[in-house]
Amino acid sequence: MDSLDCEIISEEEVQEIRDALEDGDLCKAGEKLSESLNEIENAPLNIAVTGESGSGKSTYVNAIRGIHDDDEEGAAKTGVTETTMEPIAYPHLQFNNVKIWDLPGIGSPNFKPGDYLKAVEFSRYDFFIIMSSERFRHNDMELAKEIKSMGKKFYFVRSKVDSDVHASQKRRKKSFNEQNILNEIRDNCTQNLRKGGIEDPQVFLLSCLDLDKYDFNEMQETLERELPNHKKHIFMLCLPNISLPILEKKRKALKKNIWILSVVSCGVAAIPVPGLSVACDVSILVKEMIKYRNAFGLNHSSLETLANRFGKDVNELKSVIKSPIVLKEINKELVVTLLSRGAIGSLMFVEYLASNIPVVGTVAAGGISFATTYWMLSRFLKDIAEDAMRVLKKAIESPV
Ligand SMILES: Nc1nc2c(ncn2[C@@H]2O[C@H](COP(=O)(O)OP(=O)(O)O)[C@@H](O)[C@H]2O)c(=O)[nH]1
Ligand SMILES: [Mg+2]
Repeated sequence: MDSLDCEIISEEEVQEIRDALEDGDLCKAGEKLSESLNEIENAPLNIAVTGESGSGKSTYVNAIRGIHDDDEEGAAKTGVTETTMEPIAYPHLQFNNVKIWDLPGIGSPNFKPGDYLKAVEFSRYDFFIIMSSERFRHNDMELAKEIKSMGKKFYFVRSKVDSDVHASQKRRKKSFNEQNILNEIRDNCTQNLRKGGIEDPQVFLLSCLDLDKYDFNEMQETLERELPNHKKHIFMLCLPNISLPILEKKRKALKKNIWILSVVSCGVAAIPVPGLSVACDVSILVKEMIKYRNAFGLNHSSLETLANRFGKDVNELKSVIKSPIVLKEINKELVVTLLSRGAIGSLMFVEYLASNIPVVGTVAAGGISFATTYWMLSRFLKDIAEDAMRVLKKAIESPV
């Protein structure tokens, strides 16, 4: 693979594309792929956050949406006593089909989990997160059992573990061991849930003040694994950009769909690209590139939020962005220019594909347009992912 940049397109991807090309006319496959792409992009995801009052539900709802200041406009109110039985939906800031629901607290002693779940319309949620802070409560277990009996999934989150660790650090100066404390808490929750008849409870320890610490990674991996296929993609994109591994996962999730997108865009002729005997639907590319930018939090408002959170100047963060496109207005004109520039790379790419498979007739024509799109999106994704990583590193870097 001499003439190709191996970092942009991997051997496995080339194989995948070859397989698709061998199956016949790429463009004819476009319609069907477009449908599945739509399903993936617009998959609704409704996540319910429940638990006792004060357990940290609203704080979690904010943190998972990337909101770090609970006073921000559109943030869930935290530290207030709940009075209503109404669940409140908080749409993800960039992907509106994903909603995190802040459910009413389950406080009272004569709590009836069945009635509660009916009142909050349990059937609309993909899964429940039960938040519990401090001691394990009987009500949490009752609720868990009822959710399970209604055929829904739940994940048990023991919240505010930063407080537990901190307290222990103060009180047990000599014997303090963070891992032991965390294991103790986890075992205690698991045992209590088992006692209540839940065989294989999934317990995660979190702190909303330090979201990327403790079991956050494991929890997010479990959720991703257990979600139905068409919801995995949108779930990944909605994760807050709080760590380098998350950025890398987003890059991989987006990368997976590039070849489908390329087929779809070459299947629909719209604006011919000057200098190229191909046509592709530029609006799909514009939409996709804007999506990348939002997913990586490099749009202007996300950059502002990040800068505020770490007390940095937004221009300082912008200064490490290398891609000349990221901060520009992404529109059809820009994409057409890029497509023409990307033509050289993509021609080498299509030659490379063609050297190993018989590319004939319409496939050859479609193949070039396909390769151009594929090449350009891959290049942009690589650049923007690297920019996102540089920006995050810059944000968390302590002042010199
Ligand atoms: N130390 C610590 N405090 C938290 C955490 N999550 C929430 N809190 C605090 O716990 C209180 C109750 O949180 P809130 O989200 O309003 O709970 P809700 O009633 O379940 O919605 C607030 O004062 C939060 O700031 C956490 O992870 N660590
Ligand atoms: Mg609340």
